[in-house]
Amino acid sequence: MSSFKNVEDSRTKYVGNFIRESDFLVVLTGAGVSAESGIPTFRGADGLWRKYSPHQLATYEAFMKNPNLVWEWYSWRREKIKSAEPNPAHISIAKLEKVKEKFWLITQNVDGLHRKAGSQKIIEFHGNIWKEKCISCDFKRESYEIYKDELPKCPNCKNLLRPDVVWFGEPIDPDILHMSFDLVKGADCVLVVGTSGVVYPFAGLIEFSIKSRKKVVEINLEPTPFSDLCYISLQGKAGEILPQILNYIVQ
Ligand code: BV8
Ligand code: ZN
Repeated sequence: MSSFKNVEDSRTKYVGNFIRESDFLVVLTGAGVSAESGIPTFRGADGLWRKYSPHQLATYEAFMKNPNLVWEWYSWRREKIKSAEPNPAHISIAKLEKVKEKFWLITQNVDGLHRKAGSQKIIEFHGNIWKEKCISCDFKRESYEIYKDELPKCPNCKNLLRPDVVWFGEPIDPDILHMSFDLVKGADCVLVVGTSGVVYPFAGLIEFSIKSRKKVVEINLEPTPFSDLCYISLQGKAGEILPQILNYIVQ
C-alpha cells in the first residue's frame, strides 16, 4: 500500500476515533454530499444548468421576471432528484445520528436526500425543493409535481406558487438561523462535508466553529477557504471517506 494511502488511512482512523469520543457532533453539509447520487453541484463543472448560474436563477427578482424559466430549472432539478437515491455519504451521516447521542445535521441542500437516507435530527437551512409557498398569502404545501405546461397557482388567492427555498438576497428564517448557531455553539466536534464554503450565512457556521476552537473536520473533493483552518481536512469523495470513518465508530 502506498505511503500516501497509509497516511490517509491513519488520518481517517484518527478522525473516526475522536468523533467516537466526541460529546456533541454537528454535521454541516452542502451539495457535494449529493454529488455521488448524481445531483449536479452548484459550482462544479457539471453544476451549471444550460448557460445560467444559480445566482441568476435562485433569486426572487429572477422568479418575478421569468417564473416559467425559474420553475423550469426547479422542475428539471426535481426530475433529477426524484430518480436519485441516497449515497453512502447520506447513509453514513444517518448512521452517525444513531450512534451519537448528541447529534444534529444542518444542510444547505434542498434535495431531501438526507431524510430519504433516514436522517431525522436535521435542519434544512435553505428549505426543501419539495415544498412550495404562495408569493402573496401564507399558503404552503408539499408537492412532487414536475411542472411542464402551466405554473402552480395558490388555491387560496390564485397568485403564483414558488419553491419554498431560500434564494440569494433572502434572509434565512430567524428561528433556523438562531437554532443553527446555538447547536454549533454547543458542539465540541463539527464535521463539514461537501461544501465550497462560499455561501453565507451558512459558511458563517463553519467560520464560527473554527474561531470558537471546535474540532472542525472537513471532508471535501477539493480545497476550500476553510481547509487550512480546520483541525483536519480530508480530501476526497464523501461517499468513500465517510464509510471508512464509520468503520472506526460502529464496531
Ligand atoms: C442573505 C437554495 C441577507 C436555493 C441556496 C448580494 C445581495 C444579497 C446577499 C448577498 C450578496 N452578496 C453576497 C450575499 C450573501 C449571499 C452569498 O453568500 N453569496 C455568495 C455566493 C457570495 N447569501 C445570501 O444571499 C443568503 N441570504 O445573505 O440574506 C439578508 C438578510 C436580511 C434581509 C434580507 C437579506 C441566502 C443564501 C442562500 C442561497 N440559496 N440554495 C436552491 O438550492 O435552489 S445556496 C446554494 O449554494 C445551495 O444551497 C448550495 O448548497 C449552496 C452552497 O453551495 P455548496 O453546497 O457549497 O455547493 P458547491 O457546488 O458550491 O460546492 C460543492 C462542494 O462539494 C465543492 O467544493 C466540491 O469540491 C465538493 N464535492 C463535489 N463532489 C464531492 C464533493 N465533496 C465530497 N464528495 C464529493 N463526491
Ligand atoms: Zn395565496
